[in-house]
Amino acid sequence: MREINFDGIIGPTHNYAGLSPGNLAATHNAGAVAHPRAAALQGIAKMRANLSLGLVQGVLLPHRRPDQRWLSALHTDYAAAEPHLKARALSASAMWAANAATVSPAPDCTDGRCHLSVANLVTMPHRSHEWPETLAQLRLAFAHPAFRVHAPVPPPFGDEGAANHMRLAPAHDAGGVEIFVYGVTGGPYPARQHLEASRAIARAHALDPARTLFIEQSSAAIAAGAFHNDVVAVANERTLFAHEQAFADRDGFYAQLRAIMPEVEIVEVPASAVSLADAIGSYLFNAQLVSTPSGDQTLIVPQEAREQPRVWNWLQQHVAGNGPIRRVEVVDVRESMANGGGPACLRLRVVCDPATVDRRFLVDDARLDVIADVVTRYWPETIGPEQIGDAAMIAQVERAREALLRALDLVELLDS
Ligand code: SUG
Repeated sequence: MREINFDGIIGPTHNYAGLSPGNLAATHNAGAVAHPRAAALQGIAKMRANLSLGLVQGVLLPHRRPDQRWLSALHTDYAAAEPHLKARALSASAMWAANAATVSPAPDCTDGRCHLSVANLVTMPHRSHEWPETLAQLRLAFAHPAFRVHAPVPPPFGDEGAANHMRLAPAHDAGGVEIFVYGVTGGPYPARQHLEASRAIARAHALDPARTLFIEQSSAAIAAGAFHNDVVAVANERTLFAHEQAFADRDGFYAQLRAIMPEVEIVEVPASAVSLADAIGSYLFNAQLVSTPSGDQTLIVPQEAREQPRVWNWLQQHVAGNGPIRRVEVVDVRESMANGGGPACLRLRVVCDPATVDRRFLVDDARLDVIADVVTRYWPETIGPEQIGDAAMIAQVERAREALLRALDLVELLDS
């Protein structure tokens, strides 16, 4: 069994429409000119960096955009739709694969299968229509009987997938503790993960209630722009890396966790060293915390974390000391970051035997070359706000996705 990171390939319609209130980067960059080709190549470079660390890498594919099916359910089409619907039909937000699904590896599930529940993403209109295509991809990639893929929890209970779910375990292939982090409405921004949705997923995944925790995210974190828990905390094997103000009842949470898993290592960054604002501005915690084949843990952070002196200092000191994070790798995912999506947002982790995954969803350097070639030839160089309604751009992005699915031999997804 290995941990596989499935990254969302950044789609040809990547643009900055400011569609996510509470996501400060996205609202701040509304109306800026986006660079879809450069964005996708940055994502590919990140995957290559993961491969060179000895990790297993997978991909999820860009969705059909604009989403004509969604528009037709709204009794319109792309040409006739109002500008706000056009933008919401065009978003490339499926790139943030951490929001695709919640995954419980087989050792945690009482039926011995790996469960995946596709996220309904109902809170943000531009993300609420992602799930049917995500479900189609997951059903294809994880068709082997080792997996069970579930349809989304019904609305109005909001579910944003693995971005609000952490797993701690002595090792990837051993039974662990699953932690569902939910928000409570009432602050300036919507709470996107609802407790009822998390409870439903825990039941669907046949988790052991004695090893499953439901933890409230702090309202201060949501108000400061942590629209998902993975902006203020990340877990890997026995390490929890979190900001001091990530959780509503930090002491109570840590006590519960230590009672179930005494060997847990909690690496907490105090607000006195890194404020919530600095943590969210730099995406320090939206990092991939991974175990490399040597057994050491590496933290893969965005460039923005190196550019924030207090954050970088904290990291340097931790690595120089005796802490569980032994190395820091820096990746450039600026185009995604400007929409509030860091290295951890771009990937969905699945612990399983790679041989049970449909091979077309796994990549090595040669397959990444194929993807990079299609991106270079077909992805628009820029998309500015005035192009959102541009018919030539729409024709180009539709051709681009088709070329990619053909190159990867995934034509079944063309009409999904
Ligand atoms: O849902 N941004 C995404 C970013 C998701 C980040 N994912 C995790 N934290 N796991 C969101 O807010 C912006 C798109 C726009 O405004 O056009 C956007 O959807």
